[in-house]
Amino acid sequence: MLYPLTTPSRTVLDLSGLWKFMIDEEITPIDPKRPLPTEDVISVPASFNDQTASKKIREHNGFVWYETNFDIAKPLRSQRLVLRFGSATHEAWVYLNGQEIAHHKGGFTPFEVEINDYLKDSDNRLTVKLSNILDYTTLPVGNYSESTDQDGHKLRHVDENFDFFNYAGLQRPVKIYSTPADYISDITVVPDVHLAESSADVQVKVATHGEIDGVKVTILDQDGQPVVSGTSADTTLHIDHVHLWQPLNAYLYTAKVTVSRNGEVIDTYSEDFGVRKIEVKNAQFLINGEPFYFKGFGKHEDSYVHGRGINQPVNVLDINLMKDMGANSFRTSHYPYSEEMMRLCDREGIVVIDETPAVGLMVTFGFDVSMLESDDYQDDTWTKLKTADAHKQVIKEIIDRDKNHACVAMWSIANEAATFSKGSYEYFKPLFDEARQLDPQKRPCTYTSIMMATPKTDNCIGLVDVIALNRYYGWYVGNGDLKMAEQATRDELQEYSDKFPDKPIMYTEYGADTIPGLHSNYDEPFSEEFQEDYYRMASKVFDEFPHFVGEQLWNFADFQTKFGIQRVQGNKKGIFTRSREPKMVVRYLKARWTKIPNFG
Ligand code: GCB
Repeated sequence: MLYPLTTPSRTVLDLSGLWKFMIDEEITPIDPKRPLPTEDVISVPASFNDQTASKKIREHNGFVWYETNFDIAKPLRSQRLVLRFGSATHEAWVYLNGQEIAHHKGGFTPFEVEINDYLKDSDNRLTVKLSNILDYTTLPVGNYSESTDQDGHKLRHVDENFDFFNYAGLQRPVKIYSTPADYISDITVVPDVHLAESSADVQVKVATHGEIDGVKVTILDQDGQPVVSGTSADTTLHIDHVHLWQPLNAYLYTAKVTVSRNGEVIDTYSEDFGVRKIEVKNAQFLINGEPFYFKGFGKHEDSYVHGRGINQPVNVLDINLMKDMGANSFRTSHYPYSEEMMRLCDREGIVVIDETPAVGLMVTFGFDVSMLESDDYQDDTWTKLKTADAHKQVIKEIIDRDKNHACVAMWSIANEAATFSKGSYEYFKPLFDEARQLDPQKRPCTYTSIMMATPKTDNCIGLVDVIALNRYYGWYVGNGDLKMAEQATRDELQEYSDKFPDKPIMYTEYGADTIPGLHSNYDEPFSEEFQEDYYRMASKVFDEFPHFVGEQLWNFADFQTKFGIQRVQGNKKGIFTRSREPKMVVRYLKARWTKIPNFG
């Protein structure tokens, strides 16, 4: 799926701005054939939740309605016009001038629909009904229930089966773009790097729609100068003296595609891409043939007022803070991030582990690992959850969207699923097969493993290319006891290395809640001293293991969650506060990471 761009044959209109907004109390039915019965407004794109003074709106579970009116300039009306949602969280029904034109389920991937047949000459009314309901069929997974109030009205409840606030709404840009009637529908770029010759063969596949009899692909360098070109819809182009896309030293080429009929150019699109090689070999994660060391974060799309809505200034700041600390990577925990963030990472050379929204795939929780160690331990997860279809769909959508991004180095198929429970292998095997088959660049795949999934209990670890561990020794297990934590960290890493000598191992989460400004003479948990000691302890152990390929801590910044006795206005494991002020530990991590090379 192509990102909407203005090109010589295409125009993009942005529908950002104030839209009418209301929650649906399901008392009086709302008729999308009529204007939305409200004068209240909300800003799009952003989560709706934190734009209100009303607790009822903020915490609403069920359906909400959005509406805007727009015109299309006459000269554009002859073009094919496509309405495109960067995302709509979590399920959307789209109406144009009262007619339903699209439906999409899954809150973190784009979808689009042609609108020419539904447009009026002026004052088009675009209405969107959204659901933020999460249950055992959706990703993420929610615990869903219903009740009735004193007046007999239905109340819906979603209890997140995960540790972040269920922000929802039109959180990413809504755009209309034009193409000619016959057009380029997709471009797939697969670079094959020949490191010894400093050259690359880049396969560019162009999918088109309509009557097209000519395709031209020109590769431009970063200065816009043509390097090589070809004239078929599936062409492999050779680049000598190739500039590699390197972590923190990005170089982007552009595949400029034109399609024609009878010699006349009809449609043009330019797809940026990087040339780089990713391999997992001999327990190492190789980028361009060199062993890469991940330094960075698990993150969230989370900021004040915007909620999970796109916030480009914050994205730019986050990347700058990462680079300043010597970090080189992050994981899109726990859902695909905006396309704008992915494009930014391409340019900045940030290495991304691209995660699906498969979080909360677990119905029991606890750290009593001994009970899980029998060969056939089974809880109810894989009989109760019905997420396989949604999971397959989102793997297809995320790969379709992100396949050409240089920054994407690995797919994370899930976060902390019950991979210790019988039935997990049968659930995950087809999903890993699917991802490997669909990805044209054949990137490595992983999932991040929960503490109860140990070398003894994890049924699925054979499926991953990189062992990615989320571990909280010294926090959730043995809170405050860093001596024990050090030994437990070491023992487990030793066990994994012995059992899987060919697989690289990394940490994709480790951290400690820390209240900024809280200090302790006794290095108590929640103090800034404890957070620093915790990271020093973990770093010491990591450095003992040659096959350890990276540290991505939890979390880049404090973030909003549902209420809970362990959450004081959210999760405080950030090394930055929610407003991106540094906690004390940032200095230590900066000193450490600026000394650790990206390769070696
Ligand atoms: C985890 C989850 C993450 C939580 C984190 C925590 O294991 O993957 O979503 O926020 O622990 O802080 O509890």
